[in-house]
Amino acid sequence: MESTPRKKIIFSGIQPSGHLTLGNYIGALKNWLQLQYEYRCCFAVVDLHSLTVRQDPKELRRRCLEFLVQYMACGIDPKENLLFFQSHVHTHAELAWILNCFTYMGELGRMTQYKDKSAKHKENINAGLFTYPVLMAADILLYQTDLVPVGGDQKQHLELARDIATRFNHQFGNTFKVPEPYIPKVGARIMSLQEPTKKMSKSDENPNGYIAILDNPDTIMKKIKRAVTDSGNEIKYKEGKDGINNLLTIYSSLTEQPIQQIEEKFEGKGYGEFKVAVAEVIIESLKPVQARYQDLMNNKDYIEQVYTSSAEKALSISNRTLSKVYKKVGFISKSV
Ligand code: ATP
Ligand code: LTN
Repeated sequence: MESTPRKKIIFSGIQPSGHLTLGNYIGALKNWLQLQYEYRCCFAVVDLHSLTVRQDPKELRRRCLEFLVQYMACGIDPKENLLFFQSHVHTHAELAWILNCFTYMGELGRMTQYKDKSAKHKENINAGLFTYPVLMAADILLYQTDLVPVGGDQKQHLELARDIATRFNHQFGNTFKVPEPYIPKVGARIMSLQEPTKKMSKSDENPNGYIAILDNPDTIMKKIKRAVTDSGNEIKYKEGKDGINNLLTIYSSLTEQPIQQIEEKFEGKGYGEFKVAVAEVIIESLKPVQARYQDLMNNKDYIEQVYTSSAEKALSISNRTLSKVYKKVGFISKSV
């Protein structure tokens, strides 16, 4: 009998801060959906990561659950994939400590996300914010991950995870799989609707900057109508037209139509008409997600069952890597 080749492994995660946005959907979740049956996937709500910025405990607890349910509402199948909270699988924090000792201050100081976030939160530049990419490397390396589907902003962190894995393997012999990034060609960086030179961020203080996955149709229409564009009137993807480029990217990514085809469709039409069409595409794409979300939220027992059994399996898989690492660095094995 021919043996079927083992499926390759995916790990990805989103931190439960703010509201899941269209940027997260296009940059990350949409690819998770496409890859979920071809790979063995672990999709985590990376709650440990979110503590690098101050959180209200009550709100964080609510948001963690809402994020996991939104993964499922977007179409992630819990029968085929592991869906869990990072803090339920203690190996993540443990491997992160070990990897901290194999990562250099200089490497971490070069991370642009660290530079951006420490400039934004001057009152709270904590050590976790600095070592955050090491925890991310641990998340990935624990599962012997082949592929990491993320938006373009995470490329630098992925490269660091690869460097840490390679360094460790070099010193101790083959221990970690060196993971590859999987970044979408269109939509790797969806921009803020209010400041289209900056990425759309789910913890933006101005809600007009982002579309939340759970925004209702009226809100979506209003936010898109208010989106900052330029003083021209041509719907063309061009340098300097950041706002229009962003709307074209959103439209293209959600409809899977090439940008050129969209430009032709809207030739001679004004920004107003184009904006309404973009909003309609977003509303239609999110409608089924929002309906499933409401259904799932009425079934909390089922959700609990999903994240509990996923975490158990994730622990068992990740423990294999952690034990190997503990042995390699020279710790005495536990007798039980
Ligand atoms: P925050 O603003 O709270 O730091 P974020 O919106 O950047 O959050 P993350 O949790 O850092 O979200 O990212 C989750 C996933 O979504 C990552 O794979 C990231 O690359 C992707 N992503 C985030 N923002 C965008 C964006 N604007 N365009 C495309 N992908 C994005
Ligand atoms: N750093 C990521 C979130 C994240 C992640 C991961 C993504 C934490 N651990 C592991 C992929 C794989 C971010 O989006 N800010």
